Parts: sequence; structure tokens; C-alpha cells
Amino acid sequence: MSEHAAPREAPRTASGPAPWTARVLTLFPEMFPGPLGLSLAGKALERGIWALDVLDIRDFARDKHRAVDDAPFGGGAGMVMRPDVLDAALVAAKARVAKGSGRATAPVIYLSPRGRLLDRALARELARGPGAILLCGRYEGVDERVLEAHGIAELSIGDYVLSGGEPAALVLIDAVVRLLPGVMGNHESPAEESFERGLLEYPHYTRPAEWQGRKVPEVLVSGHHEKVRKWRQAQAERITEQRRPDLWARYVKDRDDEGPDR
Ligand code: 9D3
Repeated sequence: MSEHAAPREAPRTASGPAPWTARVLTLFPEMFPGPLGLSLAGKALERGIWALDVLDIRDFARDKHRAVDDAPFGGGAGMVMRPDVLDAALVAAKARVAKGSGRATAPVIYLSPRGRLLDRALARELARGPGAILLCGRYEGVDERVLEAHGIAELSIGDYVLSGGEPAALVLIDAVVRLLPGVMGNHESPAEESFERGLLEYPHYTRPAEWQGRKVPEVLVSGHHEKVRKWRQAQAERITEQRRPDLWARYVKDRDDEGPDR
């Protein structure tokens, strides 16, 4: 008898193509959708624009203690997640992708402090695909062989230490879902956001027009839409140049490559 269920061929359904699907492998399934359920992403989840499928890694443990981890070969502190347990969970997750989407299987991503840094280009790339299988690690990490065997890419959300991959998976899902068609209102299309153009945001103001002696910049109350647009652009550039020389260098280069006469 096979240790795992065999992946089946994808049946086409009358319900149309499956939505973008996050399939999360975790030891803490109750952490999902978590804060995402309260946000824009939660609304989109209710509306079926994306789907969330959470698999509890412990369900794939075979022994009587349902052990998912073991001591590291070579010694040292902490525990390592077992490759056989993770493999069973990954095989199940891949089979569910194939069944649901009628498409190529989604990329498998291991959230890991050793990974490539998440950026908006990767979020966009993932949003164009059928979804993602997200492996969340706990303890010291996962057995290296399972990463090789499943061709898994590693992804970090920044150079600081988390207690596990789950918060990083929530960040990744949030960043991708808001790029899916129909998630954001028209007034706030992702392409119009400063960051999508490679700049930080300009400053925002609302009523009252004067607060604790501080006035809203005159141009914003003037009603000159073209002047407002130019002021905001200049502010976004000033703030980006001051705070993020890395973003500024890329922005200047992209701008000069695209249109030297603008
Ligand atoms: C105490 C263990 N650390 C030794 C220096 C290694 C380590 C293992 C596992 C550190 C953190 C973690 C848990 N982190 C993640 O799973 C994680 C993560 C992160 O910590 N920072 C940024 N992005 C990510 S994505 C997943």
C-alpha cells in the first residue's frame, strides 16, 4: 500500500476556473486567516476572489506520538522538522492544487529567514499564477532534503527574526491578494500607488484645515488638480530620495531608461 494518496487528474467543473489559492502547511492552522479575515483580504475571501486551504502538518505524522520533529543529526540545539512528514503534507497539498485549478501546480514556497527577500515584483508574479503552496517552519527549520526533493524556493520577509513562518505567510498572502483583480476599489488601483511606481507615498491631510496651529499645505485646498498632482509627485520624490536611497536609485534609473525626455 502507498504511504500517501496518489495525485489525481484535474476534473473540469462547471463552476469555472478556481480562484487564486493559498495552500498553507502549518503546525498552527488556527493562525489562518487570522488578521487577514478582518481586512480587505477577508472581504475578498468571502467574495470568492481567492481561497485559503490550510493543512495541519501534524495530520501527516505517522507514529503514535504524531511527532513532526526530531533532533538534528550532528548535534546542536533545537529540533528539525522531519522530511517524511513534510513530504506527505506536500504531496497532499499538490494533489489538491491539481484537482482544484485544472492548471499547472502552484509554486511551493518555504518561508525562511534564509530566503530571497519578498518584494513587489515577486508579489506581482505570484498574483499572475494559480496560487501558492506555503510551507511554514517551526523549530530550527526543516530537513534540507525535502526542500531539494520538492524544488522548493525559500522566501524571507526581512532581516529580523520571527518565531515561525506563519506571520510571514500572512504578509505574503496580504501582499499578493490585494493585487488580484477586483480586490481593491477603482479609486485605489495598485498601479496608481506610489510604491508600485517605485516611490514612497506623498503626505496625506484631512479636515480640519488647521489643527493645533498646523495648516494643510495651501496647494491642496486650492482646487488646482494639476498643481496638486505635481506637488504630490515632488513630495513623493523628495521623501524617497531622503529615506530610501536604494529605491531612489532604481527609480531614477527606470525613469531615465523609459523616457529621457520626461
Ligand atoms: C533560533 C533559530 N535561528 C538560529 C539563529 C534560526 C531561525 C530559525 C527559524 C530563526 C528564525 C526562524 C523562524 N523564522 C521564520 O520561520 C521565518 C522568517 C524570519 O524569521 N524572518 C524573516 N522572514 C521569515 S520567513 C520565515
